[in-house]
Amino acid sequence: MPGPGTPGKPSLRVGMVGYAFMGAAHSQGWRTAGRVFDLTRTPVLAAICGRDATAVQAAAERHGWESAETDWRALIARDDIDLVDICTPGDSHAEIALAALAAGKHVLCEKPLANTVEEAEAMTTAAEEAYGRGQLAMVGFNYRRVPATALARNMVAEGRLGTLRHVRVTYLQDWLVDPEFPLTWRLRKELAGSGSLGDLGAHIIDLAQYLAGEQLVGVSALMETFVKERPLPGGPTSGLSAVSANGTGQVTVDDAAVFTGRFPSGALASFEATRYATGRKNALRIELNGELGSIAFDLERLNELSYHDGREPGAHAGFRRILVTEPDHPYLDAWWPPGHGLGYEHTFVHQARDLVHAIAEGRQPEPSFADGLQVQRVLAAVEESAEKNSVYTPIAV
Ligand code: SOE
Repeated sequence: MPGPGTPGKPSLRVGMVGYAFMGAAHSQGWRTAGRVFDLTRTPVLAAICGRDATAVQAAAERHGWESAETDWRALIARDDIDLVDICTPGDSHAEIALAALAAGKHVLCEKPLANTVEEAEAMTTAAEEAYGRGQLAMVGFNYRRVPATALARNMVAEGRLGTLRHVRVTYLQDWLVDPEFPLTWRLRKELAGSGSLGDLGAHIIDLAQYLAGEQLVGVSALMETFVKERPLPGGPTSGLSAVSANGTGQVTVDDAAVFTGRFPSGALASFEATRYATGRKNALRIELNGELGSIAFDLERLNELSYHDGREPGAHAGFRRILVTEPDHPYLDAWWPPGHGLGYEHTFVHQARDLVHAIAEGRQPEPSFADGLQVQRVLAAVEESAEKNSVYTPIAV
């Protein structure tokens, strides 16, 4: 059952830039982490920032932030902010993160780390220098924080799968199936960097590498933009929904990316990221096969992990469902009794918890900006390979 929180502990004052879908998710994380987990510093929702004064004030009240700012530079200049949480589209990640690190703040940045490898390199260099000054920086790959994926990582690290042969990952959504869905920021390269690749592909690249415990060395890819022109958006977007206005514009990002990859161990990986998988809403599935066994995870059944122990006698062998709700499973000692289950939002609570622990201990949190940069390099290699019609492309190091 959730614990009493951390009254009387020193605070960690958070300033968050962005207040849409990810802003709401991160707000949940910051608001809840100190009430459920026993943290050495209590997160305080000090200030939320966005350009539209009315909308950001409404977001502050809805999500429980103490104050609102309309200029991120003013937020960063405040002495009462310890950590800057970046939940904006990718085109502003680098500028805000670099300024926040220069101002002495800790930083949490939504994925993908940046829109280009060059930006991600600058951010990583700045984060490494800031680490020497006692500041920490982390990327928000929240699917590492599902108890079942964290358990899967532990099981792979314990050697339960033996030598890894296959990693198979898909991340399928369908919110772009309608060609009349408007041209929101996620469909514009200058704002989002890329399409399904950076939005969904970045998650599954990170998760695959995290679970495998190794990093891809090369990829072969195909990408496609199925609907090349869409209505312009009319008015604000909310989550993944938006309304159209008159006129149309060019879609400048990919709609889908399909790629294969190699791990240094010799294991082969396959990836699919799309927003056109009709009927699939947020379907992230990953399976790892090793010489001793297999593990499979499905985000739509996120309290479960499937495990096959290949050493079992054939007559009893087969995938079995581990219900990942026991107190000795990752994160779960602080939550509900066995069987009561968690959901999507809890990944953001766990992300906040892990970052606060790392800050309290002065230790580099994972995934670091260097991890985010490496994912950015894989994204760039996927794009390069797709441009050459699937030519095998090594990942730069
Ligand atoms: C949209 O595709 C999106 O909100 C992603 O941007 C998030 O990272 C993912 O968690 C859910 O889907």
